[in-house]
Amino acid sequence: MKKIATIQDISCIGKCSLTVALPILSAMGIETAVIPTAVLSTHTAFDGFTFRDLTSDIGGILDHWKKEGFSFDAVYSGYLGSREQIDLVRRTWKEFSGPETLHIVDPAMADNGSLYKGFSQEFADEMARLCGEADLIMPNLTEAALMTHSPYLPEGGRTYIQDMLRRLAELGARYSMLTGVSPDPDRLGAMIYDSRDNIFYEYYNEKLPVKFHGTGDIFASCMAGGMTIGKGLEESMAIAVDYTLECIRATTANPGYNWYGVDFETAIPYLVRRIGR
Ligand code: PXL
Repeated sequence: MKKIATIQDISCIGKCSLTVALPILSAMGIETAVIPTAVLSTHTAFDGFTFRDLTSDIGGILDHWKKEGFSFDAVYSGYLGSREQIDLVRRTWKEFSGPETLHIVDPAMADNGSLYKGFSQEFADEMARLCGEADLIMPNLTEAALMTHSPYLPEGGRTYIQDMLRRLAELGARYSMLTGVSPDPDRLGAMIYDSRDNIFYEYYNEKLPVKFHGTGDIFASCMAGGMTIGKGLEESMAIAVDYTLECIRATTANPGYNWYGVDFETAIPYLVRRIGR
């Protein structure tokens, strides 16, 4: 069985970060180890959330894992709770990787043109350095603009998306991916730039007139999972785009849906069927 270590927060309610990564990666047949970066009562779009930073617990977790001799096929990081955790992601890569281990970073820190509560441009610059050392990075357009000091133009079109990917590639990762991008008003998906071979890959599906919290984490978990089980870049991207859309469809079909996250649970059978193909 493939093994992944994922480093992100637990938002106790909110359908994001570890509460979506763990079920999605498990459904994809991957043994999933978790390094929780913080515990929040809810994600940060709610008012009054509690936040416990777990930075000081992580060193001990890694020390113990090292003694046990664990290693992973992929290390996938998401929402981090402090700047020091950026170095702890580097340490996880260094100590638990074999020659084929994928280092995947979702620099989860911003969306819709602004940083999430508690993050700063200095953090984004530090995250940009981490991204430069990864194999695959998966920012949204806001995160990409912050990390490359570029304008954020959500309706910038295909040439703007490609220019942004080239700027991301200058940070240093082999594969840069932009998530949640629209080449035109009716389609939504992702584009990847392979900086070594100078090739772009893109995949889009229907763009629904709704926007939900947590879809970036669902997409990133599915993409990281696809790569970990060996689906390759293009197929993993197509599965991640289609599954995320399926989650949004499942949500809007449920009249009692919650505002704070999508019904990814009822779309899990779709994901399992899809990867079995
Ligand atoms: O979905 C990204 C995310 C992850 N973790 C926490 C968040 C958010 C987005 O707001 O608040 C705690």
